[in-house]
Amino acid sequence: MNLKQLVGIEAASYITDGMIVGLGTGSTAYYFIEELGRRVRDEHLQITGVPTSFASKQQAIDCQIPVATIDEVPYVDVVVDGADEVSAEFHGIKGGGAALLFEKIVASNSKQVIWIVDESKLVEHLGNFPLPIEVIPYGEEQLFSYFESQEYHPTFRLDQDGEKLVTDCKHHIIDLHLEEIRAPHALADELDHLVGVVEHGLFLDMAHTIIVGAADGVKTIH
Ligand code: ABF
Repeated sequence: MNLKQLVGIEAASYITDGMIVGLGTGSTAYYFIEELGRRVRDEHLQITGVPTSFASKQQAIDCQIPVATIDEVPYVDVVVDGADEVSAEFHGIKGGGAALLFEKIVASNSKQVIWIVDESKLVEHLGNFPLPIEVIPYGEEQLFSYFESQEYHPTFRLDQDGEKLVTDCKHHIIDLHLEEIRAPHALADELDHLVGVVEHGLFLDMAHTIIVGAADGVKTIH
């Protein structure tokens, strides 16, 4: 069993009957959803899954997990999702899987946010992982030029055909290669006020619990 499987199964063990569960996106959340599906089928676990991407919705359906949109439930009890980087202050960079918009919408409507990561994701400071910015295509070149002028070293996220990747919401992603983000709240505030930026991958003050897979086992940090 690999570290991603370990933390995915551990997180699924926290889920109980009647819960409304945010279903994360990415290769680690994949194992969480698979284990939830097993529990639904083998243990008759009664839950409603709220996906954070078309991919996690399809996987939940294939696993026979009942699904609903974020607007069909009163709230989410707990969302379990992956992350690209997690700092000592429990801040995160997410969006490597291009699902950051729905992930942040579900997380911001969740009573509890759990991130499941392997130990390689734990960092002192955020920023080594390129920061994803989801943008409206109209005006994106202007934004790109602004990011260049700020020396944020932007690149457009490309798909496997070398075209600009299109998100579930028909937006594009610009990744900022910042190396280190010393003032994440100030940067988030700047990005939040740029016209044409839909959302960014700084998830600050949102996570309650981190489940970390390491060679010596699983650690749950609150
Ligand atoms: C998702 O999990 C994304 O926000 C993030 O990019 C990804 C991390 O993926 P993985 O678990 O595959 O490393 O929530």
